[in-house]
Amino acid sequence: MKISVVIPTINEEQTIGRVIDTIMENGNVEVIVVDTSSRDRTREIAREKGAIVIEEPRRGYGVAYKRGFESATGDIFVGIDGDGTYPAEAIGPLVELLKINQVDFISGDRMTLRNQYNYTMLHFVGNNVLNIAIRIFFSYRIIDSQSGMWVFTSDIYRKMKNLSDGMSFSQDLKIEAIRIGKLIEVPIRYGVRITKPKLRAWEDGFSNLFSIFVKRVRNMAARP
Ligand SMILES: Nc1nc2c(ncn2[C@@H]2O[C@H](COP(=O)(O)OP(=O)(O)OP(=O)(O)O)[C@@H](O)[C@H]2O)c(=O)[nH]1
Ligand SMILES: [Mg+2]
Repeated sequence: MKISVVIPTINEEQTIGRVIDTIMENGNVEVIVVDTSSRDRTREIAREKGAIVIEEPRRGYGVAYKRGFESATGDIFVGIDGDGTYPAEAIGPLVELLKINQVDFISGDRMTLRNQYNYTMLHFVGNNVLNIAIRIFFSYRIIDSQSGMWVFTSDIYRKMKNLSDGMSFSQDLKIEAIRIGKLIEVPIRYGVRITKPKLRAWEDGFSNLFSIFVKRVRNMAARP
């Protein structure tokens, strides 16, 4: 089985090299870095490390992921940040778990192993507000709706609809996985970001909350 890992990046030169090196330790893997106008050496380092680099000038976390998965050729798709906060070494074991459990989608859960350093109170409260909104609107008890590390089949991805172009791409992906297949959450460790975040906690938090309503309405409208 071939694995395709997509990494969206903006100015991640400090961490991207190690993330790719760790991923490359898996056998049959392609790494696709979708970069939006980095002004540092992110693209160069990614190419040196053997990744395919796609330059996507349009801003947006969802835009980048959609571009990446469009050109991915693997049977298993993986998404992970370029900032080194997610455990790239867990990709292999998570792919194994996906097969062993015969599920369509595994989302890394950062909540179970969180601590005061890697998870601020604001993020914790914000994440839970969004988790509760998903519980209300989609009747599903999710532990970490905002996790940015996933392992899933290319088949389920191709069946997904209405994925957002922004930061809410991440929750949309999980909502779609729950709608059309079987999703499980597996605890992963989460590291501290050593560089500047692209996420604006308050702005993206509220926009993600609004996006849950929008998704609910769009999904209702899409039903026959
Ligand atoms: N290509 C592209 N990449 C993006 C965009 N926005 C964020 N990224 C990348 O997507 C990944 C996730 O963004 P982060 O800033 O780490 O967001 P986050 O993980 O939710 O927040 P932190 O906890 O602060 O790390 C990182 O690798 C970013 O470089 C974008 O508009 N385009
Ligand atoms: Mg991050």
